[in-house]
Amino acid sequence: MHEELFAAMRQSVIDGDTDRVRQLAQQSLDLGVDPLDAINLGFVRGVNYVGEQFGLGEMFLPDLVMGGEAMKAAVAVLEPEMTRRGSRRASLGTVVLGTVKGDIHEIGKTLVQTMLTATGFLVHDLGVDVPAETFVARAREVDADIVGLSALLTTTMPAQRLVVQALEREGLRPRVRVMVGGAPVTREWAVEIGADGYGEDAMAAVTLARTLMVGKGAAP
Ligand code: B1M
Repeated sequence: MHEELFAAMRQSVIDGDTDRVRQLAQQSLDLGVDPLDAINLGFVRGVNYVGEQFGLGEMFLPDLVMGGEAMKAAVAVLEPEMTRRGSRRASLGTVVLGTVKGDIHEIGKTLVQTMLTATGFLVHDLGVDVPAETFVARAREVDADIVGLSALLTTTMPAQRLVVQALEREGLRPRVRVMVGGAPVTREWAVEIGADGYGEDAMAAVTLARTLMVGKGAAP
């Protein structure tokens, strides 16, 4: 079902055609397609292709930039419906979220933010290129239950460890859980750096955040 639409979505991101992206995103909403399906089965396939071709040297930085912008345009159209569909209820917990220092990839992190918010978490999104001290300061300020760290580059993954260490140094670790994610991040990496869990995608991040809250004594 909707295979043609998903294929067109994929292609629109590869083409970096933001007008077409917006049009297809709106079309999917009009057809009642789940916005997460539109993202995962359509648009993300396009941005993944661009990333693969960039890695192979077949596409170049402008392609990556245009693919990223196109992807952002898709999320902007779909986000209100994702939020509307979320089972919003009393706050499930407070999350401080951001992409770590040195890393400006924002799309996956923003999807995680949208899904957590839609589920009922109170999310403080610190944006991208966030230093460890800023995560710590905000976690203290808002009495965070969870700190979520996104990293898309193998070179910035170590910055996730720095945040775990900074939280430990500042004495916040006993009450603050840490979850990590991003394309190069793995469960093994989460264990290695002393994080409490790893989310493969935005839905997994929500499941993980709920589980971490149960670990803190919240009702499931
Ligand atoms: Co960049 N980039 N990029 N890029 N980029 C990658 C990551 C890369 C794999 C492409 C490649 O070479 N094949 C490669 C990294 C290689 C590596 O380290 N192994 C790369 C590179 C090299 C670079 C630059 C260094 C390029 C250069 O300048 N020479 C540069 C670095 C800039 C910097 O950060 N300092 C760079 C720049 C950019 C753009 C700015 C052009 C653009 C980002 C635009 C933006 O965000 N506004 C961009 C893009 C678009 C990509 C790719 C193509 C797509 C990323 C994306 O948005 N995916 C990417 C290739 C790829 O990943 N396929 C690539 C869609 C998004 C929905 O998925 O972000 O994985 P993702 O998020 C998922 C999950 O990972 C998870 O849930 C999300 C939703 O399902 N998740 C979490 C994410 N965070 C989570 C946190 C959680 C839990 C789950 O808990 C807290």
